[in-house]
Amino acid sequence: MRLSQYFLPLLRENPSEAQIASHRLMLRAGMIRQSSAGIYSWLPLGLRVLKRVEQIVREEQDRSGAQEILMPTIQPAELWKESGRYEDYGKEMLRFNDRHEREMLYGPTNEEQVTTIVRDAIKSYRDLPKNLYHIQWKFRDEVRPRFGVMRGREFLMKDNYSFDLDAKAAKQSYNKMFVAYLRTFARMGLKAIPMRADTGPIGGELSHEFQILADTGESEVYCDRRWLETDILAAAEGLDYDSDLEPFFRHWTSLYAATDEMHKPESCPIPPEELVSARGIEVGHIFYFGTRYSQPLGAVVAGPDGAEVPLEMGSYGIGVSRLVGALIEANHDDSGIIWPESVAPFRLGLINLRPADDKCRAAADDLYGKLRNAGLEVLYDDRDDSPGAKFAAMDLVGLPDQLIIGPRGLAAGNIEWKHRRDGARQDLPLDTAVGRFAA
Ligand code: 5CA
Repeated sequence: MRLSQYFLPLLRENPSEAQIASHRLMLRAGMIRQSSAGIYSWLPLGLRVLKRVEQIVREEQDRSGAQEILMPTIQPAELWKESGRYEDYGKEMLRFNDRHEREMLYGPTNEEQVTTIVRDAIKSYRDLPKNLYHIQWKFRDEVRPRFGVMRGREFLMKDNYSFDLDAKAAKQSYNKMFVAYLRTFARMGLKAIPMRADTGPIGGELSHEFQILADTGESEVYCDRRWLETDILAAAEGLDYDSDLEPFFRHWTSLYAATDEMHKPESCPIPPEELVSARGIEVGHIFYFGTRYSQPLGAVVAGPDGAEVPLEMGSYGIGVSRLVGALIEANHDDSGIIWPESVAPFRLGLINLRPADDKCRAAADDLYGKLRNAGLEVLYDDRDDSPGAKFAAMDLVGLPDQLIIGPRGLAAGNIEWKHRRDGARQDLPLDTAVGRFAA
């Protein structure tokens, strides 16, 4: 993409409304713009990252055996009256009437809706287990929307729902999601610690939140000091989803970790000196709630003995749009964002320091074409601007590597290669640049 043509409205100044780095940088790097409190438009650069995050989430869901569907954002109120949650959800739910005065709502989550779909389609235990997910916008009229996309009112969530015959099978479904979540966050280069959590308005008795430790996190969390040195990245690699995952689950929940609501100092199993208290960003939350929805909504199947039993269910959420903010909280410096390769909006930045110079322009245009032909996504700064402004813009946008073409290097057949994360610079012969980055 040529920067001269790209819609990338960068801001030079820090926007006064942004209190944390990710919100500041998403506005400055032209990723999002606020529409109203907690509601955002995603601009081209931001949308690229959102799509990449979404795709990693999707691939790991698919790998676990979950199947993608797409349910609507708007739901009829009756569904929620049937489950008994319509009143409980209170002001957080956006309610309105359609032209026929039917009560509708903008879905904050989809337990009721998916349960009725499965109820009407599945009658026998032979059709189980099933696990359905979608990636869809939600609306929650949060009391305090803040920190940009971190706590929005409208936000993108991946939510899925598992349906099983009995509690043992449902636990295996829960464990599969536990593994899928570890894999998902690890692929984004994030260390998300699974913590015992409160189930809140979703209900049920077993639940884990996946928390990224960060000073700007909204929740107070507690964990065993050893979590800080634990490498969860490799943990779930190569695990077979068809094997019994209970030992894996036991292992990865044996080190203490709990959210504020679940942490009781008087009954904490580890001594204070081994306990870390920190702030966390909740990027995922999984629930096992048995028959909490299947019972009131009449979602039953015939079991092996012919008797009808209510489905055993769990639900599992990932904050897809929140993750974009969380990724920046975990990956930035004073100059801007530092994208991990797996979610970067472009793999490379290409800077032409002297677009007015014929040789520079020819070399930069040529390299841009070759990199693209090699399948690499490149953001090419071909604008007529000062070198300082170009370096600052490229650092702010935070692509993993930058290639810089200027007259002096070119005379010797070289370009400069800058690695964004460590700032290391080195000369690279122009004719080796494509080979260096092509897979
Ligand atoms: N139905 C369940 C699981 S599908 C559910 O709704 N769980 S949740 O309430 O915990 O939300 C799932 C995830 O969505 C959270 O872990 C968080 O990452 C994200 N999320 C929740 N509220 C917001 C919000 N206001 N803004 C951005 N992300 C949010």
